[in-house]
Amino acid sequence: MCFSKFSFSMSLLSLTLLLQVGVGVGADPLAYSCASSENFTPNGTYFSNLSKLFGNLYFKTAPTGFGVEVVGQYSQNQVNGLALCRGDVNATECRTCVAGASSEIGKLCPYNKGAIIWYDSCLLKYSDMDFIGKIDNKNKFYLVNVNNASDPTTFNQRTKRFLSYLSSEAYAAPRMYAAGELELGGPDKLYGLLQCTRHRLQQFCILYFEENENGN
Ligand SMILES: *[C@@H]1O[C@H](CO)[C@@H](O)[C@H](O)[C@H]1NC(C)=O
Ligand SMILES: *[C@@H]1O[C@H](CO)[C@@H](O)[C@H](O)[C@H]1NC(C)=O
Ligand SMILES: *[C@@H]1O[C@H](CO)[C@@H](O)[C@H](O)[C@H]1NC(C)=O
Ligand SMILES: CC(=O)N[C@H]1CO[C@H](CO)[C@@H](O)[C@@H]1O
Repeated sequence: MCFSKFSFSMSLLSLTLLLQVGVGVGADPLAYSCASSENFTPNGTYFSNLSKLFGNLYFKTAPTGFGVEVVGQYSQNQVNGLALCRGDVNATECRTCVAGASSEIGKLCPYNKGAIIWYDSCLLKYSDMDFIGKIDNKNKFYLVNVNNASDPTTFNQRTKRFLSYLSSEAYAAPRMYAAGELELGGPDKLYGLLQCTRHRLQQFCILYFEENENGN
């Protein structure tokens, strides 16, 4: 697979854009980040709070595709967490994805006080910091499509407009999810997908798009 991404901010929206050719579905995460410089003690309070948080998110997230959870008191081993499934993913698949994310992040970032993991169907984030409702400009990733657009200026303009359109669609949608496609002329199409977390005031959007060249 080859991928590309760029990110930009639009008024209140923080977008993470992911350009990809070919859709990857699988158990492997798209990306992850062990986000904290601090570790927690094995089997300590933070650990048990984190385990409880994962359990709560597992039950909370699937019915709506979005869950936030806080376990413990502020500055006393408090763990904050968020799980988000793509708007077109059903409850069963959402639950499976969140469960897999919880177990995988523990292996990938052992004892880390904060981490985030992205899958095709869901994302999971936890931290000792209170991040709920705040825009995260730090944790992002991109996958690059190595093919170049034949007319980059026009391509970028149209892409930006397309993404703005999708973000307004997502904002109005119950699950804050939008997907669409744009004819670029000839065989070329641009595919876009956007998922925001459900904080109405400050939104967090993950945007995927892919370009299909020559019907490929
Ligand atoms: C943590 O607890 C489990 C089960 O109670 C135990 O098997 C494991 O050895 C403990 N790990 C550490 C590092 O204390
Ligand atoms: C949920 O989605 C998965 C994957 O697309 C599918 O295999 C499964 O049949 C769906 N389940 C329900 C209850 O719709
Ligand atoms: C795309 O453009 C860049 C910069 O002009 C160039 O370095 C790269 O080789 C091009 N890639 C392809 C696949 O043509
Ligand atoms: C379930 C659990 O372990 N909760 C603990 C989380 O951390 C607080 C301290 O902030 C403890 O008092 C809880 O027992």
